[in-house]
Amino acid sequence: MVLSCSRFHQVCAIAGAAIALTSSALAAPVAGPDVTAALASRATAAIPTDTLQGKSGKLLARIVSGQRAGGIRVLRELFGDTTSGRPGIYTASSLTPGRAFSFISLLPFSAKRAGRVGPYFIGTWPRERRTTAGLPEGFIEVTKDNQHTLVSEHFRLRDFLTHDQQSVWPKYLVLEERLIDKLELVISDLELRGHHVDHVSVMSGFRTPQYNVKGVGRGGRALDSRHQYGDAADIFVDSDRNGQMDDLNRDGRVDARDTKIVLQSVERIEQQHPDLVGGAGLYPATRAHGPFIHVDVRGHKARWGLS
Ligand SMILES: [Ca+2]
Ligand SMILES: [Zn+2]
Repeated sequence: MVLSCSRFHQVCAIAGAAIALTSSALAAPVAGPDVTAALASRATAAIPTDTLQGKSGKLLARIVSGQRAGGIRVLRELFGDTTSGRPGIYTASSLTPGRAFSFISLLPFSAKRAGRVGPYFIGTWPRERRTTAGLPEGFIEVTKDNQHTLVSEHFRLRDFLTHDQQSVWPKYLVLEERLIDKLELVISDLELRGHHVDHVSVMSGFRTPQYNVKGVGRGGRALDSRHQYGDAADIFVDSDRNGQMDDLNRDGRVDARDTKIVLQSVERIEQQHPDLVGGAGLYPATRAHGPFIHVDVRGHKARWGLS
C-alpha cells in the first residue's frame, strides 16, 4: 500500500522540517495540532549530525515501529500505533526534488504463523522456539506495486528480497536501516577515492530462514547467517551493468583485488562509524558468479576470505 500525501498530509507537511532534525530533537515529546510549527522551530536549532536521512545523508526511507523507541518517535505518534495491523509504506513527496521519502510501517513478527505469512513461506529462525532475543521486530510487506520503492539513493526494496517464490505476492522482508546507511557510506567513500559508482548490485540481501537453510553446508552458508536478520548483503559494484564486479583498480582484470578496494572503504567507514561495525568477507569468482563482498552490521568486527 502506497498512500499519497493527501491522505497523510500531516506527515507530508512536517517532512520538510523533520529532515533537518536530529534524533534527539525528534525524540522530544510532540503532541497536538501544533506539531508542524513545533518541528519547524526545532529544526532551526538542530545540529544536523544524524538526520532522518541517516549518517550517509542518502536514506530515502525510515522504518517505523511501535517497539522501536528513539529517533522517529514523533512519526510513530503521527501514524498512531503502526504495529496494530496497519503495515504499509507511506510516501511523502518532494523532500528532495524528484525523490520521495517513505516511512515504512512493519507487520509485527507475530503475524508469522506456522512459518508463513499468508502464502509466503518464511520458515523458523534458529533458536526461535527457545527465545525471542535477536529476532526481527517485524516484516516489510513488499507488493508488486511497492517493490520499486527507493530505500536510499542506490537501493530499492526489491534488491533485498529473498530469491524464491517468484509468483507469490506480497513477499515479506527483514531489512535494517543501518545496513543501507553503511552501504551508502561505502559508496560515498569509493566515489571520494575516484571510483565511479552508479550502481551496486545486491546478489543476496535478506534470506528467509527456510531459504537460507537450503544452502547450509553446500554454498558455505552459515546456519545463523546474518542474511536472515536483514543486516547483511552480498554486493558488487556494477556501474557498467554487465552483471559483474567492475574493474575498480583498473588493472584489466575482475578479481579479488577489486573486491579488496571495496573492503578498504568498509574499513574506513567502520573506523569513522563504530556503531556500523560488522562482518566483511571476500568471495572469489566461480563459474556461477563473479567476485563479491559480504557486508553486514552485526555489531562486532568479523573478517573472512581475505587471503
Ligand atoms: Ca581489477
Ligand atoms: Zn553474505
